[in-house]
Amino acid sequence: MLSSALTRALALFGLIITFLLPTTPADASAPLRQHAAARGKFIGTALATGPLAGETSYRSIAGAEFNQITAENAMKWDATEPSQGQFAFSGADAIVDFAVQNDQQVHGHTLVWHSQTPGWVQSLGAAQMRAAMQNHISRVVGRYADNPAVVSWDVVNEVFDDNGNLRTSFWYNTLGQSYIADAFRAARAADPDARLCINDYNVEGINAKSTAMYNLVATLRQQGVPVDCVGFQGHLAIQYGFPNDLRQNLERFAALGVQVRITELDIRLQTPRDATKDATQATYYRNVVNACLAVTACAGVTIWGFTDRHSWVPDTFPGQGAALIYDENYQKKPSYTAVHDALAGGTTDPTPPTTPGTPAVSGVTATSATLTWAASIDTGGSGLAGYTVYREQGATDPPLAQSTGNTVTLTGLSPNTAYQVYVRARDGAGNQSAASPTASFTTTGGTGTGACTATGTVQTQWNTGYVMQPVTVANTGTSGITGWTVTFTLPAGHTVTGSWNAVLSVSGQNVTARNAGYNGTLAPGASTSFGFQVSRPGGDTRTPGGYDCM
Ligand code: 9MR
Repeated sequence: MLSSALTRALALFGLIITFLLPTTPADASAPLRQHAAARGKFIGTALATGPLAGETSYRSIAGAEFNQITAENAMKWDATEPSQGQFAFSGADAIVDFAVQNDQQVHGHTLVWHSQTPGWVQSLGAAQMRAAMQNHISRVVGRYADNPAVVSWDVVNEVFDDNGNLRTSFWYNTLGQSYIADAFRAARAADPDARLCINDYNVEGINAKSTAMYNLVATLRQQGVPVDCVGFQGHLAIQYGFPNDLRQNLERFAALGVQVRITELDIRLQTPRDATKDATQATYYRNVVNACLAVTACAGVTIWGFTDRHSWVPDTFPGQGAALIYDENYQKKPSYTAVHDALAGGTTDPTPPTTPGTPAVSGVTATSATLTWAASIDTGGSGLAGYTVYREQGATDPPLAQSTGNTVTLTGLSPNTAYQVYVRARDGAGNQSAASPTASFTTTGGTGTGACTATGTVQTQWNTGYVMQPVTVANTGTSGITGWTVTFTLPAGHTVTGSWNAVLSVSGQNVTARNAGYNGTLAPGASTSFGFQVSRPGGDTRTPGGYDCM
């Protein structure tokens, strides 16, 4: 038998060896959940009951890689109480049982939502609807109240419109705003230990909707309503840009005393995938994970599924997809590695770079200008990664350009337009500096001869697009013209999807429209028109500007 001193010495030796051995190979093969747990966070996935029952790879990856589970659909009202008082928990139980087997937490999703709620609920009168809501919450939350795996709930989901008004859902229209507080109180009563969340999309950055949510959470908590947690869904798309103020936004909510979490992360792109899109997507995933890691109150990140084989995106956004971290054949994508490496990444750099100097403006033309500023310094360890130039526009300031050095030439600007711009630096950990002081300049008047003018009108629009029709081209000169060229600028993130009565060419956000074969000739005073269709980020109501005709 070994003496206890020798045993201790061997144990210590083992410990020293463990520390001295290179850890990289083991780390690289360790699953996401192991790294997340070491950082005190969860890394989660939504699960669908069909593949969970039927696909071995789905089950094994879900069990091995994630330490938190959300039911993608199985706990929603249409699944759990399809007719009044008739509760059905087979799908929800399958998810919870899987989580228990795999030592995972379950986040319940979702109790009160305007979508996937049966018609019988929607047609109730106020008193009955309130009672049905309370009964539903009591039964669904109550079923799992004693199950230690089920730790949190989305109590209300998507209660806001994108402009920050409360959504005029059947809940709101029948019960008024009070349904929200009532739902939280009912959930608390059903499980005093569960963490209760409000959840929404398009609230990742600081904008009208996230500010409305912030104000609501602050007010509810002041009133003693048990809101413990805020979920930021995180349905992002690489073509619409990254919400660079995500961390700052998480921090302002954390300051209210709530836990925050990313609840439904996916990052779609216009299919087919390619290496460039994959790399951009990977950067987005890394940035989201790093933002959560940098905020103490952020509990973790849930990805909305994990394999492109099963994702809601292509059905909802035709032509887009490939939004997850495994491909359709269960192979890891660059985004998996990005999530993995961010979680494994050791210490986080909490210090943003110093504030850039005031931009000096030079070389102003109709569509471009050059900015140069005193460089920032990053002392936090992750290194200066670059700068973003923003246009000062009030509530949401759109990024105009990114650079790695302390100068950049802005292109695609609108002629004859006043710009106020400022710069922020960012480091390798995603920290952003404070904004530099703003600089102002006005672009020149363009290259038009004055012989013609162009004006655009929105004919019709929907959440994710609009039709510009007519764009009227008028010969305002005194002699006839035999051809015309109209230039204009699309808002960032908007893309032309079709056009008629002109030939369009698009370069970045700059569009050039030339007359078709049949409408180039315009007598003095005559006019013609063309039209085009644009797809835009949901709810982004900006329209093209800077029309110039020559
Ligand atoms: O991913 C879910 C999809 O399978 C359902 O058909 C859809 C129905 O509304 O809901 C999807 O999940 C949504 C989630 O519950 C709430 N936030 C938005 C998600 C994507 O639409």
